[in-house]
Amino acid sequence: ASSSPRSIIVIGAASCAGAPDPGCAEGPDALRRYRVFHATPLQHVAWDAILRVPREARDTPLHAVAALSARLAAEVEAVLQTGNFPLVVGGDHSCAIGTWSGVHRALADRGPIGLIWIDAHMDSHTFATTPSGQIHGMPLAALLGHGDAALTAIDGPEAKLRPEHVCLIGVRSFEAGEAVLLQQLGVRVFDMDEIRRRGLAEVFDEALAIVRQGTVGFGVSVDLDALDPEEEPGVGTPVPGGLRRAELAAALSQLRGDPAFVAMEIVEYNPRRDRGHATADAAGALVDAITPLK
Ligand code: HAR
Ligand code: MN
Ligand code: MN
Ligand code: MN
Repeated sequence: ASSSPRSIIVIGAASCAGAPDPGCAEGPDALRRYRVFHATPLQHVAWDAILRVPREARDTPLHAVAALSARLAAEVEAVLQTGNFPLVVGGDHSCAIGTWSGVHRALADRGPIGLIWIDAHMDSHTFATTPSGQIHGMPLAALLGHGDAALTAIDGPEAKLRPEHVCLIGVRSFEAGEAVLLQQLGVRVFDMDEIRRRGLAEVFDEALAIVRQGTVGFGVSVDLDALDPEEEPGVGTPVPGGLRRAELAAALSQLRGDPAFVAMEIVEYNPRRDRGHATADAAGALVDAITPLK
């Protein structure tokens, strides 16, 4: 089995329950329609489910995010159990709670997992510190074990990630409360200033060393707003001064064929703000960069 490449199984999380802007809920359907994950014949890509928030849960975001996360975790775990590679497509970034809880559950008896969080934001608020109340500003804190129990205990009370196995890349918009939490935990943050000073290639090597050290596998969560909105405008929360699509694709291409790379997530695609399907094509290019898998 180890000689045949893993297939990429795409799971959509068509939810904007964690964000102010309804456009992100349309992301998975748009990306499936545009066929952006089928660019190379070498890519073995199949769409699985697109999960949706039931109408009656739409007025209670915390309940909606928790319920969707539980279903998503089960889907992700099932894909890993078949020996394949889950690609979760958001939706707003609150789906990360489900994605990485599922990866954690699948690998927990072997050991801890690592995660590279690529984002303009830190997503490390709790209800005590959030300026907006939006849950897509909280998923990384929840995965580290901080925040409302509805978000931290999707799959048992233990933290899904340890701070020393996590790092952030691309940060340029945050508030004090979340920065203090990450600093207290000792999570490494590679902000855009550092990336411009050192280059993404060097920073990415350091990030990879962090997520590999002492883990049994690692994943990458890509919030498309890490990219520069001049080039890729189709995101929920654009912030100037981001990464170029080509430099991120080049960095991710190092993961191609790495058996420790176990799952990926691409979130916050908003087709309503896209220029044609430029930003959708960026999502396709990032997946192209990591294939073929081993
Ligand atoms: N930090 C802000 C808040 O919590 C905005 C963060 C949410 N936006 C995102 N996350 N797209 O990556 O309200
Ligand atoms: Mn194929
Ligand atoms: Mn995010
Ligand atoms: Mn973001």
